[in-house]
Amino acid sequence: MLNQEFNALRDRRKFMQQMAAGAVGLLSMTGWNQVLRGADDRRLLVHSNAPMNAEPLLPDLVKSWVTPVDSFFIRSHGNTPDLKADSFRLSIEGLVEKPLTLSLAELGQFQQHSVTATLTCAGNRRSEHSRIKAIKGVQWREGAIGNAKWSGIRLSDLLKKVGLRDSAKHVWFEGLDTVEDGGKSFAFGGSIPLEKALSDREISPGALLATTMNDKPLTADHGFPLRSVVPGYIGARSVKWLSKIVVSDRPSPNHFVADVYKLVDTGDLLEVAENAPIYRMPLNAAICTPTADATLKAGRTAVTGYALPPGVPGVSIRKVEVSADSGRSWTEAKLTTPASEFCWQMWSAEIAVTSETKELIVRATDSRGDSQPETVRWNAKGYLYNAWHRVPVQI
Ligand SMILES: Nc1nc2c(c(=O)[nH]1)N[C@H]1C(S)=C(S)[C@@H](COP(=O)(O)O)O[C@H]1N2
Ligand SMILES: [Mo]
Repeated sequence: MLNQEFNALRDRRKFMQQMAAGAVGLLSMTGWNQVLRGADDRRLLVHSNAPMNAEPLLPDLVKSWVTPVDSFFIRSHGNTPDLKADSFRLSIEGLVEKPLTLSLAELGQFQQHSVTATLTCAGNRRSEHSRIKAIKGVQWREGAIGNAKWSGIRLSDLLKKVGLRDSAKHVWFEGLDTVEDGGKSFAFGGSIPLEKALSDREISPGALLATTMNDKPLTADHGFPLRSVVPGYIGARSVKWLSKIVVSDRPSPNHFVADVYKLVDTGDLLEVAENAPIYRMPLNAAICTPTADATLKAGRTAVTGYALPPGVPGVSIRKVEVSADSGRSWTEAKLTTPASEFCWQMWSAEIAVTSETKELIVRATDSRGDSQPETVRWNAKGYLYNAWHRVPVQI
């Protein structure tokens, strides 16, 4: 089925013919802009080309613990800038003793560190969220997530080098892209508390200034030549095309910190002003195979997927459970990759499917004992959707 989907996507004319014939079914019904990007055979479903927003199909996502770059979701709010390594500079200023501007070669002289960390968009699973009540924005399925090995320098090492003033409390990141919003154009920005920037642990830096992804230079879409990577935080805090760091006594006034990535009921100005920016990613899990509307035979069926811990230091996944009877009984899945506080885990389960089975459900529980909620309170911007993941199937 999936290969057919891909072939259909790859050959747009055939795809259109099949759509006309009603044969593409599931994919055409989602209302996506179903185009594979360019001729590079990248297995991503594209929500929009400019800006570039795309996600992998779930069976690809679950194939490996480390996500290959060409199966990694792309979430950009503006253009993908065309940057040259030679002329690139990173500046750091604000509440520091000695502001600095560094070339990539100078960044290369700091001690290099690596971390494998999962990046996920706060809007992951928005299409499910939208079924409660429609939400604007990219209608992500469950693929706005990926796990990569990132290498570069620790943000804390750079902060030590420039020296922090006593009043320092937050670190702002600014990109080199141009985002158009509300008739204005400006660069994307993020912000993290200083404590997070300094919270280096053996297995994970508080934040990394990364130049590579899976041991290769960042691609243009993923932030070449430099991005922040903030393990445990929503993707929006991992700023691509990072060219400016500002140390401040307050969170960044950038639109994407001050207004956008917040949980709000209506999104009116008062609520936006009152509510805090989102930092951590939520406990989550998704079934990746079988896919929605698959036809299964009654009997034992293999189910696989991912589970994401909640971005809290020291907290990992304790268990993942799957149900084929609407949540009356649960089968514990096997976690097939190592536990880690800021990485997803892959899981697989064998579950008895009967003629009564309408859907498969998954829920994860973390090492503190918190479980994913059965339902989630709707929010106007469609963030942090982490209700039990339900996949309709036919027997
Ligand atoms: N400069 C810049 N950085 C950015 C963004 C952006 O639009 N511009 N998008 C953010 C969001 S919302 C997410 S989820 C992640 C996605 O990273 P990826 O495209 O490498 O998967 O990048 C973040 N960093
Ligand atoms: Mo995002």
